[in-house]
Amino acid sequence: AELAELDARVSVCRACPRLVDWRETVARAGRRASFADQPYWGRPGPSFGDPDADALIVGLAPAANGTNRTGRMFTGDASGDFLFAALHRTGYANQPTSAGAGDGLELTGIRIIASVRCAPPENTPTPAEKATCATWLGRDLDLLGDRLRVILTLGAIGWSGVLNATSTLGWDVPKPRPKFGHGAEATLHTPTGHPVRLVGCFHVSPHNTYTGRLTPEMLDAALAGLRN
Ligand code: DU
Ligand code: SF4
Repeated sequence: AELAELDARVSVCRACPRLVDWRETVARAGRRASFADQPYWGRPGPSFGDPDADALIVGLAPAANGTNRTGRMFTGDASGDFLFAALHRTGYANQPTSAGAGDGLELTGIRIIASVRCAPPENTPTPAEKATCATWLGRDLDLLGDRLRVILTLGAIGWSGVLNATSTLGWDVPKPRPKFGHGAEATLHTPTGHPVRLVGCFHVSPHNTYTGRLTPEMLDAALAGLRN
């Protein structure tokens, strides 16, 4: 119930003028021709998955014609096709595809969230936008409290987003700041001393998956490793 309330508050956030303009402009006018007959979400992307999960996947931001269209994280683009297939192979998802609301997809033991919740032009949020939205990530982490056990970040922006949010919350973050990489790991501690593993994984974007930089096997191993 608290999570639903938080998501409801995020869903009307207008704190970043450039991103509000982009998410709404794409939703109104800039739709891709193949999606022209579809309604667009055009708002911040709510987290998706098991509300009781102790594992979180933190992505970059909604894609303009992906989540910003479908309203579900990683849904409606090639990145999501790659991710949900892996979540299904590793037992976190009840089906390998995510078509959107009403398709029956459920995640168990994991929840997906974006470090920046609104679609940015060129998939590139500004430092100010990242800092502003880290507040929402922080609220979510705060709600999870010591239930959270592990965070998998897809890409360097998610990794930094988690470090920014947790530093602001007064978590104990290793110094020097751990650097992102595929397979990078760090342990953060909440203010009560509870350990949370932070795990880095290359992002599931076509840029990485079509080139073989991130293979299905690599992603499966990263996801399976979250159970350790
Ligand atoms: O309607 P709801 O229980 O608040 O769930 C919202 C959304 O989250 C639903 O479309 C499925 C997904 N979900 C999930 O993936 N795993 C769960 O255990 C519960 C909900
Ligand atoms: Fe609000 Fe985050 Fe969207 Fe900025 S990116 S408008 S902080 S939800």
